[in-house]
Amino acid sequence: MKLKVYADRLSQPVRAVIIFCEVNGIDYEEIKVDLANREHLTPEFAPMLFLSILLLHFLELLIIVRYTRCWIGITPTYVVVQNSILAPVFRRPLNPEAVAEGEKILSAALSKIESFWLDDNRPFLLGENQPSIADLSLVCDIMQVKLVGETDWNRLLGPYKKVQQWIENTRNATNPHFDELHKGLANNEGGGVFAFKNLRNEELHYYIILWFTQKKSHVYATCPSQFALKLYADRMSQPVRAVIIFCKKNGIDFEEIRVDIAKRQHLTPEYAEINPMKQLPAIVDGRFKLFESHAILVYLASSFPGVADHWYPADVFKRSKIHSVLDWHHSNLRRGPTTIVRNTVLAPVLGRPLNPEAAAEGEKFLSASLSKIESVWLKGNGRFLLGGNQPSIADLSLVCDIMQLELLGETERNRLLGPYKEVQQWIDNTRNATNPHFDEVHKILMKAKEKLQNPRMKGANNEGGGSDMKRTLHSRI
Ligand SMILES: N[C@@H](CCC(=O)N[C@@H](CS)C(=O)NCC(=O)O)C(=O)O
Repeated sequence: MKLKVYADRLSQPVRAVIIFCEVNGIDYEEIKVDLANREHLTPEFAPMLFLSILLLHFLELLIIVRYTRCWIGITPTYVVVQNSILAPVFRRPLNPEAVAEGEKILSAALSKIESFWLDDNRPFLLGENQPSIADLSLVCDIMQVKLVGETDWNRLLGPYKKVQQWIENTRNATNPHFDELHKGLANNEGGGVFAFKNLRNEELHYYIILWFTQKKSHVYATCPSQFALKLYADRMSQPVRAVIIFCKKNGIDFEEIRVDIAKRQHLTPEYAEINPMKQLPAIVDGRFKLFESHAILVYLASSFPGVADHWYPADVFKRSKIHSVLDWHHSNLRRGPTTIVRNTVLAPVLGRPLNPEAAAEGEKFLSASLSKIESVWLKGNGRFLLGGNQPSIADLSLVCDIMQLELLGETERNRLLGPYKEVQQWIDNTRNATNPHFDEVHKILMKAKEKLQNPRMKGANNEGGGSDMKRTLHSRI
């Protein structure tokens, strides 16, 4: 069955969808629904209108979720906009204040696009050499300004050179379809824009700008700074460090919210609202809350722009291999460093008795895991677990765990890691691939190590010595 596209080319999202179909050779039947004749309001079309809203909403959501992550409040705004823009366009009186307001929102949106997505003169929003659906959708939106004529187009778009270049790039990448679909806009004739023929220029200006006021206000209102990713963190925690390094390395903007485990801040009812497991790390991205570092890394790698594919490859086989390593990690390696550290160096400063049996058990887990890592994942020529020359989220996660052994001091660390040359090389590779962030984020661990090597600290015992360290370290890292 052929895809049916219910369309009036007057509508910019309709044009985006049609250009997309044309460019990608998608066979479709265009069924004209004349907006000016209010055909979209007929009972026959009512279900279709709903469908088209959903389709457009989905498109918008994809763009917003994937490329801006700022999706709060869009659903109601979008539906309201879709239900309102077409009706008032031909009926409402001119309203210069609304036009002025619309122009403000338009320039705010354009300068956000320039400073956030096109900042380094990239050809398209994602920085690739080819457009995405986001480019097509947004550019078709902006093209609507053409309706108000060349003078206003130049006045409104003039200051935004990068935007202009990006429009050109998108046009070139999708021509001849782009020009074909926009034919009517510049000269107010042809295609679906015939409906505008009889409107005076200033009326058009008003309607277009009014449209921007409604439509773009969410782009404006949900700019990334307002909804930056929140990361609940204590850098003494190894999974927290993995997430922070990942964000920093991939240019993911985030707000680090300190939850001091030593002060038991992770046990408060407020934090339980964020992570009912009362552990770190956790993230909040808009309305979306997530705990468990592996899941967080997968989410970040999948939903933030600009994350290189090697971190969490699109290839389903490679992806599954990463999951396999990560699942293995939690029931094997993870029990090594944590158990050793907790029952040796950290025990006295935390007022707990040393527990050599538990530490020995931890050592068993550690060496069994390290030799598995060498014999299963590092046995080839690759520099990382998946065998390639670039790290994945699995490398980062496992290496950050092993780094906890730093707390034991040089001699002990060497005793435990010494036999595993390939593991040592892989730790170095992961560190080099993520520096300077790797070293910066591990600073806290090195400082704690120095304190632990201090004889006064070593002597801390159950009688309360080491209370200073309690502020830095905690029982369940
Ligand atoms: N599987 C979890 C482990 C989380 C975890 O154990 N976090 C520790 C810090 S490393 C924590 O919050 N400990 C405090 C506690 O359990 O009370 C993950 O990978 O996120």
